[in-house]
Amino acid sequence: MGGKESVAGGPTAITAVETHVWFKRFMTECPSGLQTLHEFKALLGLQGLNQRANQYVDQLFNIFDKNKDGFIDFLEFIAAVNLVIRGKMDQKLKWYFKLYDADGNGSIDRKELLNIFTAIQAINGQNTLNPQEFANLIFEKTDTNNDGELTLEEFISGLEKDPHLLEMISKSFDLSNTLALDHAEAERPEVGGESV
Ligand SMILES: [Ca+2]
Ligand SMILES: [Ca+2]
Ligand SMILES: [Ca+2]
Repeated sequence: MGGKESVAGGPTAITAVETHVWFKRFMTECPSGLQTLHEFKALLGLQGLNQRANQYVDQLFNIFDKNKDGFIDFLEFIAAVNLVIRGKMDQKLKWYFKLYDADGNGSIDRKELLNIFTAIQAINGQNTLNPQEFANLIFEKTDTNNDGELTLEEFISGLEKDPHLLEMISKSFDLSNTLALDHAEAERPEVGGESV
């Protein structure tokens, strides 16, 4: 009985305690163990969004639904939570790319980027940079061959070269607010045992 094992695995995986809290929350929201799109929105507190924001959340749901059965089960859910909260940057970038590439043709065009940023803004209510400016900035920095489309390679290498832009991207899509567990709820925070 190795109680330490985390469902999602990996060295940076969320802890067993956190997994347990998520499991409770997940099962409270969807006792059947299979989360529908509607329940997904309820769990994340993303209801009553405008159409564009809704499309974005639908897209999120589809990405999380790895086996494409129309439901998110707990394993799919915890894998997604794990990625959003603890994922390595290159994993996250691949995931952002998937999210931004709305038509799934393997490249991001300006319209897709604009749509997604408009949607994110509708969800987060941030106003630091308008979606148009943000999209322009990203194309300026990452569209190396200037063809108006971003390949996965351009997207990743461009952002890795530009920490500032990378930070903006991460912040623009900071689900960790939505997904963060209260320490109180997690009963006890992780104890590192290390001091500087
Ligand atoms: Ca599924
Ligand atoms: Ca595309
Ligand atoms: Ca390009």
